[in-house]
Amino acid sequence: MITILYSLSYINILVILKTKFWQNNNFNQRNNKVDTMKIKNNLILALDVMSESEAIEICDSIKDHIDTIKIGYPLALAEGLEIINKLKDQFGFKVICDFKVADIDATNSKICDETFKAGADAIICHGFVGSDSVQACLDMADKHGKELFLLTEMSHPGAKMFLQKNAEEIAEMGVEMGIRNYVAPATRLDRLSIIRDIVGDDAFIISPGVGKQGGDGKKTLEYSNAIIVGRSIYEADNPETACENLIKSLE
Ligand code: 2OM
Repeated sequence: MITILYSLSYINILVILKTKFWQNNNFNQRNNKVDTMKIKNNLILALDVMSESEAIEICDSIKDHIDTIKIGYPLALAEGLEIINKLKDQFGFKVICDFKVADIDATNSKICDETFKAGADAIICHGFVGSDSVQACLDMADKHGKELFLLTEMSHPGAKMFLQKNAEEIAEMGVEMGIRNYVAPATRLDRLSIIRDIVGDDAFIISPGVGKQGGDGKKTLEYSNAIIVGRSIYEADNPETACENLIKSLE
């Protein structure tokens, strides 16, 4: 009995913490569901730079325009997972970790656990590995009160070789599993539109491929909730101006 009461109060604390967290981070919640994930200017910075100093310099220049950044293997391998909390503490960003988790369920759990413990607000996993592997990521996200993004189809040309053939089924799997957040390509709007139709208007889609990969930001936002942009901002002579111009082009 005491164990059951103890478990119930633990679950309650987790639910309260999760609700508070997303409210504090401008994520609106109703009936315990994330309705709209608010991302400033619908723009996520892909921070694929190779050092902490470069990361801080870029973040400092764009901090008035962007509140959500994506950290992937380049920066995490160069600087360690500590970089997540360093940037969150200094700039108050929300951080999506793009670790494209794609292993067996047991290993996926460990990868997600460590990433959330390091401060990530969300993690991206691959869908082609199947529902058991994705469920492990979803369970760990729930345990930490954090979010999971399911990658359906990638944005690069090579995605047409294997991934595109299964992207619709991956998206359908996500819907069946109750996943609300997806990654889908800005480089192929016909594909993005199909994925939007599958996941529905309530789902939250973020799209990489704008700028250097050829995608158009404004057109992408007709289907997507936010765009992910890296090199067009952090490789620009003036990242802040690049950021401002990009935001203007989205109007
Ligand atoms: O950067 C685009 C960013 O999005 C990089 O961090 C890529 O690794 C990432 N990305 C894709 N396509 C995908 C998945 C993946 P830039 O580009 O399909 O603007 O410099 O091209 C992702 O976001 O999950």
